[in-house]
Order: sequence, then C-alpha cells, then structure tokens
Amino acid sequence: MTRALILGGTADASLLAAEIARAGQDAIYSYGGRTRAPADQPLPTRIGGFGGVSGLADYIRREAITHVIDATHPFAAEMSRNAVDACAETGTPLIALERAPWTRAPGDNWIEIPDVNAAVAVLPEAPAKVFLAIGRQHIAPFAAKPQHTYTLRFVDPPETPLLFSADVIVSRGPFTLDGELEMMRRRGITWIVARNSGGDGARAKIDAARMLGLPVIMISRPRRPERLRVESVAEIMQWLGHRTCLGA
Ligand code: 3Y8
Ligand code: NAP
Repeated sequence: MTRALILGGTADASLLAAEIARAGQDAIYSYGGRTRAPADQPLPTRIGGFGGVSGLADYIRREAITHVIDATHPFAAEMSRNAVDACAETGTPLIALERAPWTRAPGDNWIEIPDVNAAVAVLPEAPAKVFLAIGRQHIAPFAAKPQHTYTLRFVDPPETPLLFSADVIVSRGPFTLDGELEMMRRRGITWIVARNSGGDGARAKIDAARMLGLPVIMISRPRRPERLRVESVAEIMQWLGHRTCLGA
C-alpha cells in the first residue's frame, strides 16, 4: 500500500498535493515551519523539522512511509541532502520535483554569482535603490553597504529590528508582472537581487527588470545531491503508479 511523504513548501508542492488528493492517494504534506500561516493543503499536514537525518528516518519508519517526494525549493539544500541520506538508510524510494532554473532571455542584464555574500560586492559604492527579493534569512551581509535605500520582501512581518534601515513589503506571492512593474517604478528601483528559484511564482520580478532595463544580481542555486529528479506533477503521479491523461 503506497503512503507518500511530500516535503513541500513551494507552489509546485501545492499543485502536487492537489493532484494526489484528487487521486485519493494516501499522503502526508510537510512544511518546515518557516512561516506563521502556511497555505492549507488538501492532505494531512505536519509542520516543523524532523530532527536531522535520523529524525526523518525515524519518521519514515514510524509513519510507514513507502515513497518520499522532495518538492522543496531549489535553495532548500539541507532538506534535500537529509532526504537522500534518510531514504538510503531506510531503503525508501525518493524522487525530487524540481523546476528548471530561469535562463537569460534577450534583454536580460544579469550578473550571476555563486552565493548571497558575493552579491554585496557587486553593488555599487554610490547610493542606489536596491530591491532584495531573497526573503529574510540571508539579508545580514547587506549591512556592509548601508548607503543604499533597500526594499525587502518577506512572507511575514519582521519580528526583530533589521540590521540596517530598509522598507519591508510583506507578501507571500505569487507575484504579477503589473504588480512588480508598479512597485519598481514607484520606488525608483535601480538594482534587484534575486535567487534563481525558477518556477512561475516569483518570475514576474525578472520579467519586470528586463522591461525596465534594470540589472539583476542573480544568485545561482546551491549544489544539490544526485537523486531522481523530474519537473512535472504528471511524472510524479506516474512514478507513484497513477496513469495520468496524456500531456497532463
Ligand atoms: C514556508 C509556504 C504558493 C507558495 C508561494 C514558489 C513561489 C512565492 C519564490 C520574492 C521571492 C523567497 C521566499 C519565495 C518563493 C513562492 C511560494 C516561493 C521567495 C512560501 C511558504 C514558505 C516559504 C518559506 C520562505 C523562506 C524564504 C522563501 C520568501 C507558505 C510562501 C524569498 C525565496 O520568513 C522566512 O523565514 C521565509 C523563509 C524560506 C527564503 C528566505 O530565506 O527568507 N520562502 N515560502 C515553507 C515551509 O515552512 O516549509 O507559507 O504557504 C512558499 C513560496 N515561496 O503556494 O504559491 O516558487 O514556490 N519564498 C527565494 O526565491 O529567494 C520570494 O519575494 O520575489
Ligand atoms: P533548508 O535550509 O534546506 O532546511 C533546513 C531544515 O529545515 C531542514 O534540515 C529541516 O529540519 C527543516 N525543513 C526544511 N524544509 C522542511 C519541510 N518541508 N518539512 C519539514 N522540515 C523541513 O530549508 P529552507 O531553505 O529553510 O526552506 C524551508 C522551507 O521553505 C522548505 O519547505 C522550502 O520548500 C520552503 N521554501 C524555501 C525557499 C528558500 O528560498 N529556501 C523558498 C521557498 C520555499 P530538520 O533537519 O530538523 O529535519
């Protein structure tokens, strides 16, 4: 009897959960507990870490999980590593639902960098208006260049004072092109810092930057462990043994 664990937290994971619920497949949806009010899912849901590799392995055994689907974000590298190790330890089949990275289109002005710390060095010395679309966990390095006017975007309001003065937009996405264009024009944004998340939920800012001719400091994805990886919900359903209508 199949019982799947979805490591979720992304728009794609929500789409998968809806398909799995429609198919009547026994599954549990898991959030890391990063946001105060994560979106409801049509499946039994757990929230919070497992307690490392051993905690996840114990969970898999205790809950008699037969399949694990890593549908976390491309930057959730630790969760993905833990899933590979825990599934190897318990002999549980694992697959990743991972969307392709965004690629440059004609007109894009990207400066690609390996990690967020390199982003600060790319910013100019002269004061600029910078949109940091990288959430809250990795903004500390920007305190090194307080001369800029920063706009941050968080899912939840900040609980602690920021390390530098900045204007915070509280919004969980997905975002629209018109909304991003209006925000960037109104704030006179001249630089954007983004992670190469891929997917549609946060792509609008990249398209808006191109239309406005703005430079994007694009943080490349961290290396992820090798594991079976697909890009569509239909392929996950087939992996679980469900026939899906062709071209789904
Ligand atoms: C808790 C689940 C949906 C979900 C929306 C997608 C789309 C918006 C792209 C910008 C970039 C950012 C951030 C972002 C994206 C979607 C999707 C995606 C980027 C939720 C969610 C959880 C999280 C965690 C949160 C992180 C933060 C990152 C904001 C839910 C809304 C910036 C990543 O406050 C915090 O601590 C937030 C932490 C990890 C990265 C960071 O370091 O701050 N996501 N995002 C998941 C959990 O607890 O397991 O609350 O409902 C999911 C979404 N995030 O259904 O449409 O591509 O999936 N999320 C980045 O790309 O850099 C926003 O603002 O343009
Ligand atoms: P991470 O750094 O890879 O993981 C850190 C720890 O958080 C993991 O070791 C695990 O704790 C716990 N964790 C992460 N995802 C979990 C999940 N879905 N269910 C249960 N525990 C989870 O993860 P992250 O980058 O902070 O991302 C956290 C969540 O936000 C994930 O669900 C991810 O899909 C979502 N998200 C992240 C980003 C991003 O930019 N990173 C963007 C959008 C959405 P234990 O070791 O204790 O098990």
